[in-house]
Amino acid sequence: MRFVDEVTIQVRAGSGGDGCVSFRREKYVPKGGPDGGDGGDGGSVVLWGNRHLQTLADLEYHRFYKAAAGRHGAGAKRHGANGDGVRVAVPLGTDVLDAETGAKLGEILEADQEFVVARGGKGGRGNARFATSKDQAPRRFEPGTPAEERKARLVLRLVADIGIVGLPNAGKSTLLSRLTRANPKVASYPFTTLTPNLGVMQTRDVRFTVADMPGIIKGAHEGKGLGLAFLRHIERTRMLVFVIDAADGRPKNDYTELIGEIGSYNEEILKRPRVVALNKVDLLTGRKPAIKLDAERVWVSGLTGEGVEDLRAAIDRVFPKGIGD
Ligand SMILES: Nc1nc2c(ncn2[C@@H]2O[C@H](COP(=O)(O)OP(=O)(O)OP(=O)(O)O)[C@@H](O)[C@H]2O)c(=O)[nH]1
Ligand SMILES: [Mg+2]
Repeated sequence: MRFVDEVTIQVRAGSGGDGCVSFRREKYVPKGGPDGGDGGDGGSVVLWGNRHLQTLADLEYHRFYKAAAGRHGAGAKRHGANGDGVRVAVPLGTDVLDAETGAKLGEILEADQEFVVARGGKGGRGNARFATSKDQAPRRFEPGTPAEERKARLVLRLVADIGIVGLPNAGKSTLLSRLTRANPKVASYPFTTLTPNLGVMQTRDVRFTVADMPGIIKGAHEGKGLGLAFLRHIERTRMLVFVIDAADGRPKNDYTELIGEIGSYNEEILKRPRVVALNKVDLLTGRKPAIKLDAERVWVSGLTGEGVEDLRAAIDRVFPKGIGD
């Protein structure tokens, strides 16, 4: 399915039903008491986290959600029916913003987590509720309260444990397909990956979700290449794998450029642990170049599979342990 990570929807909840003014009418009871029932509550529009979804694509074609109003109360103390709510499935990692102000309203991070994006109105009380010893025939009732309505901007930031970043063509997607069972598109030209790919990596005793990003080039923070907007999909990761083409003659430089671009997007991301995969080792003839880096590095070949188990072990070792695991 097409990857869509931003969409604006219109949501309207149902208003509450009005309370009823009514008096009992029965044979042989000339002056019946008040029996107006309460109005029903309006339905709400609720977003819920569906862990099988990875995109907001479904919502692109369905942008308006309306829940039903509560029914008015009726005589004989009949309670108006509550309005049916509407539930909208979204992928985990969906941020909910007010489209007008940009203010963040909430987020969906876990499976089955719910967020009420438009709350239904409350039903009003009918006159049966207002009878007192002084006023046995009240004409008082409450109207239902109005429903919320808004434009909500949904922005997906994937929930993944590990992000794979690198320059275009470095072999990121090839490595994702080695580390996980994902089967992303791989090709010998830059910007093959246009939207993130996800996979699940199994180590000896843990499963990690891994997100492979599009390529980053120098100047991406000024909009070059695909820009950096997609980097929001690594904001929720807990560690990064940098993939460097070790055979392109300038691996150290590639690494520095990447650090610079990611840092200009969000410094905080660089504080997370990282492993550097020096890829395409199969192309190196003779000795491996001496590359000094400030992080753990592993020589690998996504093509032949050499070093991939070492990379898996390094990831397992470096991945932050502790709260949340
Ligand atoms: N020789 C060799 N080629 C590799 C290796 N890993 C990947 N390649 C090749 O490099 C090219 C790019 O691989 P991808 O996995 O698509 O690279 P990517 O980093 O995902 O590229 P973008 O998505 O465009 O940023 C493909 O032709 C791969 O077959 C490797 O270890 N050795
Ligand atoms: Mg790719």
